Amino acid sequence: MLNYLRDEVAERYDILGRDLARKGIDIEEVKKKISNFMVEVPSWVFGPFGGGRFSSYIPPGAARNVFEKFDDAALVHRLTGATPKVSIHVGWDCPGNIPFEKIEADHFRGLKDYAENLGLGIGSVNPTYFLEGTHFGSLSADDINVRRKLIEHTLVAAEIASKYGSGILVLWLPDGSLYPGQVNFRLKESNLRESLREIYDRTPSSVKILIEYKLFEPGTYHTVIPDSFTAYDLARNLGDRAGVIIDLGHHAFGVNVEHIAARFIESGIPAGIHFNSRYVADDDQAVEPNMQIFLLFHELAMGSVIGNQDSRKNWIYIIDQCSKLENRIHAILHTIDSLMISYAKALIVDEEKLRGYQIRNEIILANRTLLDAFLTDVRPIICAAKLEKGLPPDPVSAYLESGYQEKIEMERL
Ligand code: AFD
Ligand code: MN
Ligand code: MN
Repeated sequence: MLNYLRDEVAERYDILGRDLARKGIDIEEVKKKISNFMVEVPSWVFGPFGGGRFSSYIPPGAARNVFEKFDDAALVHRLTGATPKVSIHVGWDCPGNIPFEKIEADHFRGLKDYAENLGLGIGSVNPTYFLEGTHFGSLSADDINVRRKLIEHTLVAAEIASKYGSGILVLWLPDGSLYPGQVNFRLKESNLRESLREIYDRTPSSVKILIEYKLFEPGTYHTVIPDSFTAYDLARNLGDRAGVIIDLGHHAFGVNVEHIAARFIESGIPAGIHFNSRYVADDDQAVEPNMQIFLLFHELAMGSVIGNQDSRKNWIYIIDQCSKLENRIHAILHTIDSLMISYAKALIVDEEKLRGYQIRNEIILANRTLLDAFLTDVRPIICAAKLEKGLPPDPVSAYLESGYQEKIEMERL
């Protein structure tokens, strides 16, 4: 996406800088923020998950174990300078062949050391609620034994997060139902509330718990946490250490996700984003620099929950993608580019002019002011930020030239 600019980058950067200065925006400040932008990559994007319903196809070169996933993540970080942390799924990523019930926090010590040797760290930790025995629910199951087992599993995940990760737990539940009458909505919710209460009360005080919501899948008729309101309500009832993850793929079409983000910013609740994009349902496809992502970044930037000097105010940013057919490393690099581009566009909105139009109820003029930023080609800023750090301007081209794909396809048969 960026390579063609390589020779002209300085010239284009100067022209854009002069344009932005007229709006009172310092291009150097924008570049600095882009340079500091960091996002977690998910371990699962590098592995076999995502074969899909229609075949067991796995893109060639997929990582065969958690260490290979971290090797790939290290390469992504070398090419982008933006992904020092890897989000892990406890059930998928436990080193060794340990049965699910026997997984302990200390099994992850070696992974932390391995990551550190690669210049990486473990980021957010996901307990895995969907592997076995949870066809009829996990934390909301009527079967107390299922709930107990997963509460204990979540506490192990919390210990991993506090000892070896960044102190963030992300909970996604596969709980729901397929037909009206199958379950009692209120019983499911009270089961869930009880499980969460126990988890919250027994997790170290340094650990934050972020809850995902999802409108569909695997529940087709209902899911126990279907929307942002439910997740917010559950989190608020737990306490200050609980919040919400907005996963972009988990809404009905047309939902105003940037408004949800704005509401969470206003409420002050801890929050984060799972970045991905979808064309149908929860595809977990790569992010494109589209209008939705731009508008989302605009809310995050205006709300100072990204790039804030006081890091406690910043939200957690994680990529959650793993689509089945594409080359996953291309896809993740593409996402990181798209996020940087969208963030840079959000940083060059003429806020003063926008506010002026809002006050005067100039509807179209306000909209055009926002669009002016969206339509600006900010790639010279991204390019300049990368060149300054000694990074390739186009990470996908650099990946193609690196020979890494050929190497993993040979080694990982
Ligand atoms: C699934 C869920 C959810 C979750 C992810 C990792 O839809 O997005 O974050 O698995 O647990 O894709
Ligand atoms: Mn997610
Ligand atoms: Mn999802």
